[in-house]
Amino acid sequence: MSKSDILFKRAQESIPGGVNSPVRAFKSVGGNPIFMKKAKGAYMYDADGKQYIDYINSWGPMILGHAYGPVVEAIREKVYDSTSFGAPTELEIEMAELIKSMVPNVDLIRMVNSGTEACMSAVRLARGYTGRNKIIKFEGCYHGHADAFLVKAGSGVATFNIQNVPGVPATVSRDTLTAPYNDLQAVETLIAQNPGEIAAIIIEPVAGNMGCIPPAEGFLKGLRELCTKEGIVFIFYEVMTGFRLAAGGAQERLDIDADLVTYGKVIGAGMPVGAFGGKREIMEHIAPLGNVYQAGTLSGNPIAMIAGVTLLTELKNNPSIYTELEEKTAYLHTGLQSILSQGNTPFKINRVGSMISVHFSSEEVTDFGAAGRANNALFNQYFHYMLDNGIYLPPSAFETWFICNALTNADIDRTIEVTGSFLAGRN
Ligand code: KE4
Repeated sequence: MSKSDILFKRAQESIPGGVNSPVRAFKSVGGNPIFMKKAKGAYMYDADGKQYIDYINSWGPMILGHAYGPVVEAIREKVYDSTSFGAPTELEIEMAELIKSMVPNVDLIRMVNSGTEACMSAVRLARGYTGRNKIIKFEGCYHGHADAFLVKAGSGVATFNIQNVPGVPATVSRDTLTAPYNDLQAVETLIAQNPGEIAAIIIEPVAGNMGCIPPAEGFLKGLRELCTKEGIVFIFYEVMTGFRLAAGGAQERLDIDADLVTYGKVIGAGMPVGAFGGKREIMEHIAPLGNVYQAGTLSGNPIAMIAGVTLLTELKNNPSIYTELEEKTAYLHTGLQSILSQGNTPFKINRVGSMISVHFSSEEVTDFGAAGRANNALFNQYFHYMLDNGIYLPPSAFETWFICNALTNADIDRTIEVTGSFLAGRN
């Protein structure tokens, strides 16, 4: 029995499903989760000391690799000044000013402790600002586990195929309207059916929770125009895309202006951090300026802030990182495309920047339905074959792969080679 198996058995005695976040449990891919002990750069090491090339990177935060030197040193130094004050600090101003210097359309920004908190706060703000209750989300997009978002959600909700999450009252879910991703007409219909009632349209500008699904040409621009015309708050959920697709995130890369934007993952460098921000006229409704209440004991925590400020500063001062990430992911894309084309298994590869996913599908994967129709049983076999060979992919076909800048071409060559041997074993 591996140490991970022993630890998993023990974990289940005290933690629901043995994990603190469902998607880690390998429930959809089968088998027992691997318990990690440490990680450095592009590699994780499990409880038995086995090395894995990491394509999860903590679901996004480790964009420069694990235990990134400057982040480690910054935390080590800061921790002696206490781990929390519950009072404002200069470091929080530095974080807010740094984010404002990197992204467009953010006049004010509030720190929170997770992407979920950022997304739920942004929706409450949009509702408070407009006086409207309904929101439009897209099938397969995941915005954290707040009640309003657990309607046709992606990530773990899709992985476990939970159609209706128990505990989410119908009185809440009825205000969450859904449309297929990339279907502008469906959004126009929802708006026409709910005139003057929609507070916000919320979207992952590049979807990453049903695999990676790029926005179709004109889709985001169309949503922007609809929001402007109807007085609807347009919210970009950049928890995954923020500071990954570009220093300015999807707003910069795709040249679309959001009214509010949420962040997470990268901005904490692995520490628990989320944030929501946007136009002053909207953000001024947040307490203590306005009456839309939102709070957090550990929001702006100094250790989380120093980690995030250090990582974001590295990204801001070294724009070549984004070129390198792009080149590495393109190299992986080209290699996978070539090796998969040599087999007779239908597949599609979706990619935007350093977000990439492989779908064993003969149809283009442009929305949640297509992602669900793919041969995901085959993906599960692929996942385990790669894992057995020391390559850790996200344990679900409904997740994007994350590339870190510590990944080398040798790691990528290995990934491509093992993919080839997986296919060879099938043909
Ligand atoms: P957290 O509350 O997990 O920090 O963030 C929620 C969230 C919000 N918005 C987007 C676009 C997200 O991708 C996420 C979280 N992503 C998943 C991975 N697809 C987190 C992994 C997990 O749930 O363990």
